[in-house]
Amino acid sequence: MSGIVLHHCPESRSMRSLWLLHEIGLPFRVVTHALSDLRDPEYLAIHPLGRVPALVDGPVTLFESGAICEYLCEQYDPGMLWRWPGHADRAAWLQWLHFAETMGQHLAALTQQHIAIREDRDRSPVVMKLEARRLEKCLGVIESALGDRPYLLPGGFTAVDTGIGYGVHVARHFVDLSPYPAVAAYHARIEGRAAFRRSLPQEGAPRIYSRPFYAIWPG
Ligand SMILES: N[C@@H](CCC(=O)N[C@@H](CS)C(=O)NCC(=O)O)C(=O)O
Repeated sequence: MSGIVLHHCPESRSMRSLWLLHEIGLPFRVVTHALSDLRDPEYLAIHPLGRVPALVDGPVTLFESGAICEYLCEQYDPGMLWRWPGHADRAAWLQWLHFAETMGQHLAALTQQHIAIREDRDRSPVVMKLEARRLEKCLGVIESALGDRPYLLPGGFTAVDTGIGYGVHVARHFVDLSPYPAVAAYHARIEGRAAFRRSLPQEGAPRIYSRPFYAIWPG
């Protein structure tokens, strides 16, 4: 049994790391947390901000999802997920690795506005609208990049599809994907991957997104 441990909250950004671990196919252990339990002192010793994901691999502890992606590829890529320095698609691979975090900022803001903030009087329709528009711009960029390709890079599925694919998967709770047919087809394609399906919340697990769609409040 490998020593890899992933700290995870279902449907959060740690789903990227979980999906990638399933794509790699190594043995690992998942510690599932509720979003409300992340400030426990024991967990703060692993992730100093009390967020997910965090990955522990023997003496290595990492707490940024992009860094976890790069680390897992460098250490354990079975051959097709990484684009290493010197590879023709290295620059594009890096760009999408980090673009996932640009999407992540908008998704986090929308999740905070629609879900984490409990009282309507505390929500901001301006922020909701602005962040939804900014997320749509990201989808437009992905739409152009995909063109007729099944995945982001010409050589097929790579680890960066776990970051962007997760972003698209969550984005559909806040924006309509139908103006982006290549993105919608990409989402359908990733939903067909066994490793993606294994990273979805287990039956009965707490979920962040309980509704299929969160319209800009108050409509
Ligand atoms: N840039 C970090 C962001 C981590 C992050 O903010 N994770 C969210 C879940 S998507 C979280 O743990 N939120 C709980 C909190 O802020 O209390 C990464 O990609 O790992």
